Amino acid sequence: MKIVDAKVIVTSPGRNFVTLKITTDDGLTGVGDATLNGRELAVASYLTEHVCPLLIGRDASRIEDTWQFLYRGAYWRRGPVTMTAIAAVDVALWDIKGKSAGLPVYQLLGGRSRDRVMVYGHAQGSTIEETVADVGRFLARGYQAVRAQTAVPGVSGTYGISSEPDRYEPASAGLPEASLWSTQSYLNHVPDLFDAIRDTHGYDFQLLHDVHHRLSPIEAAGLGKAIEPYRLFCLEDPTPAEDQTAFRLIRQHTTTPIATGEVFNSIMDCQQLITERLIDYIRTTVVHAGGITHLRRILSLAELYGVRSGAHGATDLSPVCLAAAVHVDTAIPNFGIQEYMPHTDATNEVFPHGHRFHDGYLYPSEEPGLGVDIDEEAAATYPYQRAYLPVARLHDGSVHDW
Ligand code: CS2
Ligand code: MG
Repeated sequence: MKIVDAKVIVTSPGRNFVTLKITTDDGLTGVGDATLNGRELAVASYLTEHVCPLLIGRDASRIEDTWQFLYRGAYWRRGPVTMTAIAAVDVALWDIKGKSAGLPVYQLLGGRSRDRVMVYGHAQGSTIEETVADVGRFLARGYQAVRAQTAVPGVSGTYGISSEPDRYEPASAGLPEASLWSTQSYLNHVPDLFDAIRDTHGYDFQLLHDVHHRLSPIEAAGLGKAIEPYRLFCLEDPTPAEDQTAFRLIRQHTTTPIATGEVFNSIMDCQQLITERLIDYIRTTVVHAGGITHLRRILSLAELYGVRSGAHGATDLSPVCLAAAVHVDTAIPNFGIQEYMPHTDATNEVFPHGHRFHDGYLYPSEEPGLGVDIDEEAAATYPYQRAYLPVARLHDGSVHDW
């Protein structure tokens, strides 16, 4: 089963997606998500110029060897661009292996550890009252877990708040938008949100919140401590994630569970966080952490230390990534939760898929392989549009952390 073609497809059905499609000499195809939000063409070019030529003629069944070849065989290791490209190859090969075996990918990973995958939805609002009402909408639809974000007074364009229900678009076309950030306003405001949510909706569901890496370790420790009574499922990305020792300080002060890692691309980025038990949920994903092959290694290490998965699943992770994520979530023993922001109709048209959402849970496709494809004709009708995530600045004009 030799690889005869590897092509990169860039499409923008409302937002940019990069997809790798691999074809074998016996006519099987596999797809892998290669989308790196705001840096899409860097991965497309890494694949086209440097990786695809290496794939032609290789045995498509040698997934592990191909991973080792692309990672260890290259002098320059790690980094989001490289690891996203390797992930795309890896996931496409798992798709092909599933198709050649006639099995859905979760069966290749050991079969079901669970019947369904718990997800969290995104409640949001421009005021606390609006967000509380939005949480109610999610609960009424059967969600077991809801992430709640609210606009911070005096912080124009708070990230993650949009007028669209159920989702927000993380990037916008053109050059990066400037958004304002005030840690003081945020810390003064956000505990009132959890208080109002628990007061209105009680404690019989999982509540989550994302800080988007905006706090210092001691600020995060204080927030975690202050919101302990509201019993969050997890507080996500309290500090810039690459500073692993910062989490020691947070841990010393609070029992609020901590999730981080959506920006990580290697097991080296989270080795200390896991082995020192500094976090509770690891948010690494198939697309940004080296594919199914590498993500499984991270999750196996995490299992040993009682850390569970909590995979990133915003709309910039394509339905190809989500399909792969649901297979992994279904198979691993240490699943925690899966983020789920539904894609737009245009995106779903470009990526027909068999995974399904129902009553707060995702179910994997039962088709051989990943159970997702790319409709190349539809994809061609949505040309790439340069887009960026916003950049946060403080009141004095200086750039702040993401
Ligand atoms: C967020 C995302 O979903 C999340 O948890 O942090 O909006 C994230 O900022 C984007 O996916 C980045 O591309
Ligand atoms: Mg996040």
